[in-house]
Amino acid sequence: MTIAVNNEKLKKWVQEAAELCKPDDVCLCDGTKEEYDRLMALAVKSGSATPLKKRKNSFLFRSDPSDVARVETRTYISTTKQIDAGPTNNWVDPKELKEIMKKLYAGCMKGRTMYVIPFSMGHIDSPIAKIGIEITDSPYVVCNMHIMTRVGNKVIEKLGSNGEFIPCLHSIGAPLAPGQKDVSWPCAPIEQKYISHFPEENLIWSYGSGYGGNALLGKKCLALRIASVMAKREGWMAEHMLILRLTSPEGKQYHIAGAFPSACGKTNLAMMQPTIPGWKLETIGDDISWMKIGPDGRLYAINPESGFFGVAPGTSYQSNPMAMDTLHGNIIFTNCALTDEGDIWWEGMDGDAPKHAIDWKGRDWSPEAKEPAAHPNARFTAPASQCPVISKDWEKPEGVPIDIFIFGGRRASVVPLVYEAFNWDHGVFMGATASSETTAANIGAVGNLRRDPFAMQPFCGYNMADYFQHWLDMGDRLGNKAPKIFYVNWFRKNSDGKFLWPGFGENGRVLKWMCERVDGKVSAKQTPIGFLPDENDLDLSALEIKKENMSELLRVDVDAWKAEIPDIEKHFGQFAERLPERMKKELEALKKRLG
Ligand code: O2Y
Ligand code: MN
Repeated sequence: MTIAVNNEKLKKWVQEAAELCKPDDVCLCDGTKEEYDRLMALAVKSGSATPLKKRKNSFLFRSDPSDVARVETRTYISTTKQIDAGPTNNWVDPKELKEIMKKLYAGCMKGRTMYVIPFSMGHIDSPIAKIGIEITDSPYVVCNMHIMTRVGNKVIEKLGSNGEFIPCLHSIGAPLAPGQKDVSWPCAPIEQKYISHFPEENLIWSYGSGYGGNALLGKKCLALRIASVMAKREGWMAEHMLILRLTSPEGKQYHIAGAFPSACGKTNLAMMQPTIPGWKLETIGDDISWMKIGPDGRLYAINPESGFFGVAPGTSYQSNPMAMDTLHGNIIFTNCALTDEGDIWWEGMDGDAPKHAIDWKGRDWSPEAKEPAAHPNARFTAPASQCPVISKDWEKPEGVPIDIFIFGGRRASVVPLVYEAFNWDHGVFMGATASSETTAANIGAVGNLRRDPFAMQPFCGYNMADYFQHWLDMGDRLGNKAPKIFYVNWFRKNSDGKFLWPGFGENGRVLKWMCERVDGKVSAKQTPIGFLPDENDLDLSALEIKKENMSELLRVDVDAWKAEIPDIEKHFGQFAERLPERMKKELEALKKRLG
């Protein structure tokens, strides 16, 4: 095997992986369109991809029914001491885990090609960017990585002879015996799936799944779990946050980073078109933000990704027109339904359901069917550059200066539409206690309340209590240049179970209030949980919304908040003595304010 690289560490690692996994072939990916087209043609020929007649250069994949989402139960943070992974992560001792996984990796790529994907998270010229190398036996992963990251020779050049990279080893875990016919989505059974992180070595090993966050290792594994540890070590931030730019009618720009748990409409907010006249939104990123303090002392953010791996069901011209217009061509669809015309379809798309389709399991489907046509976690992989409202500055190497942080979650009750932190420590407390009702994007029961601090519960690569401390430390360093912190809940319902707030483009009204707070243009009402908009300060012009709905949306239900305290105490209790004193103080202060 020859590799056209002069980085000894990379050569050695690829050699070792090849010796362990025993692929039939090794291919160094160059990130070119020819490479993408060649791999897609192979996937079509083998029956694992269907070209879509109605969308240019777009393909549909159907996964194995057992391999449809990230699996948190099989995701590990493997540190020498368990306490460093903390109570919110699955932990196995690194030696033990490597023993188990080496046995699985032994010969796992027989009958397949091993692809070596050099990729950059962040624009290659960005001082915030990091280089990863993913080794995989999945052509589907290679094509997705082409869209989601910057792949190719430029990365190898940048790496040079002794540049640093994050090694990411991935196998679908399905070797082929000589003459054995392949299946369309090979993967290993759930008990053999491992999504493992070794943060002390900046190392990722993933085995057994070909799906999304389990397999596209630049995303959740590198850009969040490993990057969060590197960020703590090196004094920056790796966050599960969208990034957007809002421009006022006067032309003033505000940059907002927002953390929402999976399936809370983050992609929709990242591309939202405000209904209030004169306000303009541009997208910078929809999922992950890497932030460093710049020379002027402000916090600068980049989107380390170059694509969107968006959830398809529920995406429509009503919920996210800009995403729909992004999907005109060059898209990989996974687990969507296939129409008779040769297009994709999913539940919640505009218009009537097709009379007949092929569902995500490859079966005939009609609207009378008992099961949905598309899997609830069906996805589109789309180039960010195709988004009609992508900011011209989305790849700016130095990033954009953040003015506002938003935390949020999906809560039918208790949490008002919007409130503002009293100060940085209070904002960190708001992030640390954020909660949401679960949906189909994560395997597990739907509708349970889950504390999801900073929307990082599944993605923090170290002890969450130390992560809270890191936020406090960053605030200390940022001082009066720190972004203002807000909390939103678009999902509060009335007693009939109906949403009180219209959401979507109307959310621009809430963002406008935040910008006016940053500029000190509007006052706010001090309540026990934070500052809320004064009655007339939220711009509701030309919005038909009942007065009683607004009152309920902005009501601070003191008894309901008091009832939350035991759950917050239980949540904090799991961190024991690692919980920062400043978080304990915030909890005591909240209790006191609630009376
Ligand atoms: O199920 C998966 O593998 C995808 S999960 C995902 C994809 C894109 C953005 N965010 C998420 C998430 O779970 O937060
Ligand atoms: Mn996400």
